[in-house]
Amino acid sequence: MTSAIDLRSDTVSRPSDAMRAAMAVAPVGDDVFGDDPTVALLEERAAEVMGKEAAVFVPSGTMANLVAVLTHTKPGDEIILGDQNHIFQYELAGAARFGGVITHALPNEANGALDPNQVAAAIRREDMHAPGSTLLCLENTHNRCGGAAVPVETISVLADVAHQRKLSVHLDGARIFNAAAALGVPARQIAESCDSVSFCLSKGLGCPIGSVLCGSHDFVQRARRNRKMLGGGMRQVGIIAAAGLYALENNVTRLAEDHANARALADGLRELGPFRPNSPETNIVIVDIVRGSLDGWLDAFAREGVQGVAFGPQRMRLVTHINITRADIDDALGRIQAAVGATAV
Ligand code: TLP
Repeated sequence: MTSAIDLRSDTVSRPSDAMRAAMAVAPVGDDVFGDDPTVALLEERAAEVMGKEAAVFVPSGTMANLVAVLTHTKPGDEIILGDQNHIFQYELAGAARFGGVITHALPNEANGALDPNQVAAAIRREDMHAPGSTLLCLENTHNRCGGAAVPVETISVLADVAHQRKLSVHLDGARIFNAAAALGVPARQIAESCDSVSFCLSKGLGCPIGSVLCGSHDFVQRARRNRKMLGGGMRQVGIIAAAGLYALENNVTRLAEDHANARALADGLRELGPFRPNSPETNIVIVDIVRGSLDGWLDAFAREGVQGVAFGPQRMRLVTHINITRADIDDALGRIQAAVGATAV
């Protein structure tokens, strides 16, 4: 069989030859001593792109979120977030285990937003009995809400509610450049009302490793200590940062192609009886299974060489990325049609 079309995540994307070439010649130094010029350049560039004073390079999006939580809160605090947020769903309760904070999860709306009234009602002032709410965590694009691009205005209304009550706001912008492309605004505008923002280099941007956490000088200085505590202080890591610099230069403007491919995939799936796909705003296609079982379809797709992941009891996720062309989408739809033909449901 020809090679599989891997739509499990944009994290499966591989570095291009040009990216590898940039990595090979990167000047490096010991970054824990602050000696790596390529990391310094990436952090400077990232801060500029996000409109923040400073930035710190971390190995993963999960560590970026955890460092943000640790830096914004103290043990015994409460953080407020959506029940579909990555921090709540997929980060193994790291905030509770390492930060000693309690999470109050509010229902996410289908478009990835939270209800500002519910956020206001959830905020607690520290007293003899109650923990104090000190951080609101938002996400954009919103992964579990089908890659929804949350509008700038929605983010700023929620941030205002938090700031009025003295909470800080962290934005998990793992896919913020996808949001920016979909909304037609610069990423910094999406992050403007947030105190900190993280973004991933290893998803749509096609890097092998890395995320960046951005905020004020003071925040980033304290974040560096938390990164070190978690074991995220890295040494000659300019070799990886060079991939990030390459990606910020070359791989941002092309994200609209991934979005168009996701729409084409969803349109094709909609024609096939067993599937009810979302109307993707970005690169994430969420497919509700209306006939047959999720596991059965995942297996049937895999037999035809199309890989997706489970995203709920009867829900599959397919993600487009830099290694998937429009021809791959047509090919995938052909293979899925073959899977439907071979499956009696
Ligand atoms: N998400 C992964 C899985 O963990 C679900 C994926 O395949 O989408 N924030 C958001 C919004 C994310 O989607 C992810 C990764 C992260 C943070 C964590 O990034 P990494 O994997 O670098 O720790």
